[in-house]
Amino acid sequence: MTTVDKPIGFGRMHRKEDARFVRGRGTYVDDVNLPGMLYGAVLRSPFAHARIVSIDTAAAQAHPKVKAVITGQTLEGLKLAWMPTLSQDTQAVLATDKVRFQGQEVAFVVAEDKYAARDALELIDVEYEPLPAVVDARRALDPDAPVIRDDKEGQTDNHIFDWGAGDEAATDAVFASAEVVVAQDVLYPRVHPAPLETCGAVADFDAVTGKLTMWCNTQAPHAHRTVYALVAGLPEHKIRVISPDVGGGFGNKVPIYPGYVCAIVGSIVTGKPVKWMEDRSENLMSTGFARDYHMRGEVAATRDGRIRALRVKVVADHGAFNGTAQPTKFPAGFFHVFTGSYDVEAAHCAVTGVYTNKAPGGVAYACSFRITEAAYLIERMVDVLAYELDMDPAELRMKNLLKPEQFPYPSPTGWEYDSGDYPRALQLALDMAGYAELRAEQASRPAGGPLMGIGISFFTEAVGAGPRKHMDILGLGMADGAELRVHPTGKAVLRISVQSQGQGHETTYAQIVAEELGIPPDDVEVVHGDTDQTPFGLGTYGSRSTPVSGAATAVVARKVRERARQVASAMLEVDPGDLEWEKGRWYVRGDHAQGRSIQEIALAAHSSLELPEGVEGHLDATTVYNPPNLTFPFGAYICVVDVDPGTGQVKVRRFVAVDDCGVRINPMIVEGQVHGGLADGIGMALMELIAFDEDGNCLGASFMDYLLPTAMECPSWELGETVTPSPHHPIGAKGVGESATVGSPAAVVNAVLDALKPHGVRHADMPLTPAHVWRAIQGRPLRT
Ligand code: MCN
Ligand code: CUM
Repeated sequence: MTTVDKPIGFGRMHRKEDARFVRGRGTYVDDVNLPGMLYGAVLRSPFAHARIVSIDTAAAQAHPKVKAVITGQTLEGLKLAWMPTLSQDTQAVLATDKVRFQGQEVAFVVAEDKYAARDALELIDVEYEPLPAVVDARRALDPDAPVIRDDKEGQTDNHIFDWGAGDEAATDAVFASAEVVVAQDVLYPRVHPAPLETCGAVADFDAVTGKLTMWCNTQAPHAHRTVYALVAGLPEHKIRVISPDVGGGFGNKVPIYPGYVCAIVGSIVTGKPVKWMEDRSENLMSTGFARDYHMRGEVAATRDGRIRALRVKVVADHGAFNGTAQPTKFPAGFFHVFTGSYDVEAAHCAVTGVYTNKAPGGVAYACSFRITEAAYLIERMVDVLAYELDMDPAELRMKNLLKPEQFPYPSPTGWEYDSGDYPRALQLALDMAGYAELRAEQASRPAGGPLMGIGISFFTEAVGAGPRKHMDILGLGMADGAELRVHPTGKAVLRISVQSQGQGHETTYAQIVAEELGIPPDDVEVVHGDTDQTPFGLGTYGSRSTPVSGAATAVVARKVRERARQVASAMLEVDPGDLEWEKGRWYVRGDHAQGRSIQEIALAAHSSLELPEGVEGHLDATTVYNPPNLTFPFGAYICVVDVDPGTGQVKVRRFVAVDDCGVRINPMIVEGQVHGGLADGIGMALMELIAFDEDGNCLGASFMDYLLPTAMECPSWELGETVTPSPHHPIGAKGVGESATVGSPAAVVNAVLDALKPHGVRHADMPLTPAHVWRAIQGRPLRT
């Protein structure tokens, strides 16, 4: 039974936003209806790779309810056929020369209602000349592979980038002298964030004022506004991006999609607001997918299990356009945190990005900028090493975990981990799971019967991008603003730049203000998701909200508190230096009864009270927070599975998750975030896969094929926590929104492979579907 408090500050409390969500009173993009609004629909390519010979729109134009048909040719005239991606590539808004993945946007119809818009799509006649498709990233650089991006000058193959981190020579030297070396190909297959609400927008361009208002379920309203200003050449102050309630983002809603741009063009062309909402198949086929990382990991170790060095080579499938969204300097995101939680002498990673005839993406689905892939790789490799050394995987991890006294820890690939106590977290997880008893149960199983497996993963994340001198997206530094205004009656409004998609920001940010100022959370209104109403900042992804905007909120509240001190000193006629703070009140040192509450101070700040020289009236402040470092949350997960060797069916029996995200603002919300991420992990490990046939047809374009986990597949989670505050964060908090998605897949996969150990199976790739597990037991594992 969970308890709920009514905290003035940190603690468990119900989410304020749930009052509208549970009553069905949220306002999502599709709830926005404007007078005279028209509806857009996208015509998509049936081919993964084909030349466009001609497009005939005459019949669609003639449809009585159609107001406009837009093609790549229309956009070329407006210089809008191509748009920049968040990774300095270009992406077709509507295809002009070729289509490069199945589901790519080819034309846009604007009609009086959404049914007519869809009907008219069928009236558009496109002649295609099919081309051979590149579907497998490992084939993309073959000399005879068709060149996908022949639109780019000088692009003669499908190569995007080569990037590496760590010391290659030092790593090779350790490998050359190592007692034991193990290598393993590990695939993190393509998966999809699949938020419940698909992507969509309502664009409203007012030709008289020249103002564009864009309702759009984006995770980054301010960044989108700046990109629209650059792409469309509209002045930024004439663009207002409003992100209303968002029904899940999970990274899917970071990029700018062609549909958004088409809605804007549709509104400019027709003079009416235009709504565009994609359906489920469109979402799965064409919007930002995740992973698709082909990794070869190597571990150098001593015979008694001391890990000395790590090496990995990756082929990264970015799809047809490089539309990933990570800080500019890091084309592989933060994959180079792949040494994980272990104390190694040297490490090196090399990542090659390639184009394929698949939807663009790569960085999405609670990945913390590819830390999912990194954590999965290292945790799989540790288990492969344990398998080869015939060592217990818990013991092997304990032996190699970083020690508390090593923090702040400079990693061999250039990070500085801020704080951690790893052995404590792992020990807690082992104790909660009853590890020794589980192993005893496993050992007592008769051969040939049902299998059980115990899987461990230990992860370290780097979240909170980022120090702006190291990190930007499209040249925009990764800092975030906050504004706090306390009104005369002591009620406050906080304006922030990040965007909730279900993480409960309206509650937790109010709790931060409450903690710092003593104003009850219910008296603090959190405003976000509207560029006209909030300060500039880069938005929500990479679990950066708490590390960056949470810090900004604490800082701005402290500024207000200092202002309140000045006002209180005038009220009490004492020197500001003689005042002491307790939550919600300044009082005279040595005379506790002599004090003024924050509410009394707020009223006085707006009154005729004479304030000291240089102290302005009112009670408000602004700030921009530029984090000095990222925060490094971590955790220890243990999964127990039962496997039926006859059918290959895996049942997750138990899941123990110990998370350390520093100080918890709202433990209930943190637990909710962890629950969601653990379900994600079970989904990816056992069920989820966006597959393609050799012609590039997407085989996971509905929830009939792309399976998501439900309560049926999930056990009752067993959560534990340790608290190691971040030393550089004003309230000691670290991000947590993606921790469990990062940490859990390896625990599930390790558990299944632990169960299959008696059958001599060392590794098998996700998703471990019954067919896949069964074949692995038969010694004929599937390649995904
Ligand atoms: N929190 C806390 N104490 C901490 C850390 C966090 O109370 N020490 C609270 C925060 O205040 C916030 C929530 O937990 O209310 C998540 O915070 P944080 O870790 O900062 O993550 P973000 O708010 O930046 O959310 C982004 C993250 C990402 S990148 C993905 S992807 C993901 C995730 O959040 N998408 C989600 N969790 C999601 N949860 C929901 N319901 N929907 C999504 O789309
Ligand atoms: Cu990589 S998904 Mo989240 O960072 O929005």
